[in-house]
Amino acid sequence: SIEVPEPAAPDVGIQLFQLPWTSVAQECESTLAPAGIAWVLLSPAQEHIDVDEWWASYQPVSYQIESRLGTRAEFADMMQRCTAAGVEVIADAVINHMTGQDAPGIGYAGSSYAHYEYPGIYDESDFHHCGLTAGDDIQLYKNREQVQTCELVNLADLDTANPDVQATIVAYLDDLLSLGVSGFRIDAAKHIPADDVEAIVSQLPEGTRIMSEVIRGAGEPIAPEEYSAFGEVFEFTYARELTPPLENGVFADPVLSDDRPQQVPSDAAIVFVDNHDTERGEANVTARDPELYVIANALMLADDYGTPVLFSGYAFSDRDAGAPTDADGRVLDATCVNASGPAEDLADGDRTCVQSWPAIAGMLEFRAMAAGTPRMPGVDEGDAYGFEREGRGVVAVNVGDDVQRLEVPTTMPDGAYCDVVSGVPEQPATADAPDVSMPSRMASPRSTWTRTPLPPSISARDGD
Ligand code: QV4
Repeated sequence: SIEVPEPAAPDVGIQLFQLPWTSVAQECESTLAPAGIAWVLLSPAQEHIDVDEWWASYQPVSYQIESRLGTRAEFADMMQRCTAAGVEVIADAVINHMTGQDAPGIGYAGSSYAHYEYPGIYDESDFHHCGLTAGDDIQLYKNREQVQTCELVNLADLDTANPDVQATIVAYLDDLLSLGVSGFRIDAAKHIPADDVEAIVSQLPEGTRIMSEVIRGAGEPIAPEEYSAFGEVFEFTYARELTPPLENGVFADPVLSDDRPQQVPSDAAIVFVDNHDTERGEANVTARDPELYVIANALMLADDYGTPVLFSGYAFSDRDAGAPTDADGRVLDATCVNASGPAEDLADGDRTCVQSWPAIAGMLEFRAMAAGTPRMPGVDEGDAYGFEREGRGVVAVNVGDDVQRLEVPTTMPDGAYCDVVSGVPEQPATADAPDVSMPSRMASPRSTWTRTPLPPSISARDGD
């Protein structure tokens, strides 16, 4: 008989991009908690410029928690409901800069502002004027001084070494903590000297979770390692190595093995298939290609490196287009209560609802069961690739159109196993390696075959 351990505590997060607080609360209760998702990353909560594009969120004009994603009261209610459901909340902290608008204006919640003047918050003396480039804009990412004292796309660059600026930022972050958030994504952290981020973080309560956005760039002097001393960092290299083989079928360990020279140590890494920037930019596998997206997420969740964050956004044909709003510019509620997907042919603005895809829920179960077990070397056969989490489960994917046979060495005992991706409750035990059959990539999501013994805790899926 097989000893089945308790599933590990969940570690996976999800970015709910441009989702209103009322909907986030609903998702925490209906979808995230049942799926075993540990934390949610919000879009920025502070007041922003009053334009329709999603990136308005990244142009702060005040630190009021009033945005088109919701009011302060709605934020507080979300915090209570997510916390009660056991889902932690990470706020997206835009603290490198204020808005980039050259013309004065009125923010979404009514605050007046001008470029470098934010009444009661900051004035001209609180900003960098680097004097190194035309228009003070960053031009050369290989130049540290430009990246950290010039402006990112004209966004007014805060002098974060200034103690008054630090105190204002800390007060804002403390306000979010008082509402119950567990920590922060530090937006554009690369553009804030690591010493300044550390100085700010050191003024927050111990245990505040910090995730710095520092996009690794070849030949750039500022690397994520500078920021991993005081928190986690988003490791962009992970997706860059994970996804090309899914398109070209050329899997070659150590692509997914422990040998990851371009990546921070596992416990400092937040990993992802895509995020809101990369799905509009460098990512070659996104929800626009649902089958490959399921495969990419399955491999990430089966892996033992880093802390995964899923990405749940909305379909778009215009990269600037914001989520659908009402006449007042308030983003409309959207929930993903019923397990389904991935859906084909989403219309612009439709939510991808990754958190309700049965394949994702299944792989979250796989991850909980596999936690702490060694990730064995990958096996590659044609368009198929797979590996074992020793003694616990096997992941196998086929990125081609033809049926593939893949033999993955396993120490798992004979028994009945569950395919948690397609949701088929049970496969007959055989001494042979399973066929990984995907006659048509689009027709069948049966990309993963696990040989995890069915413990009572997951046999509930039998009825699905
Ligand atoms: C335009 C011109 C400028 C001109 C300016 C004049 O391009 O040359 O000076 O008008 O007003 C938007 C527009 C951009 C506009 C700019 C300033 O896209 O065209 O400049 O605003 O008004 C998001 C979007 C950006 C957006 C920004 C602010 O992605 O397009 O800019 O929000 O609204 C680097 C960084 C990394 C960063 C990434 C995008 O190292 O940190 O670029 N990623 C984060 C977020 C990202 C966000 C920001 C940082 C900024 O993930 O979503 O940018 O907060 O790699």
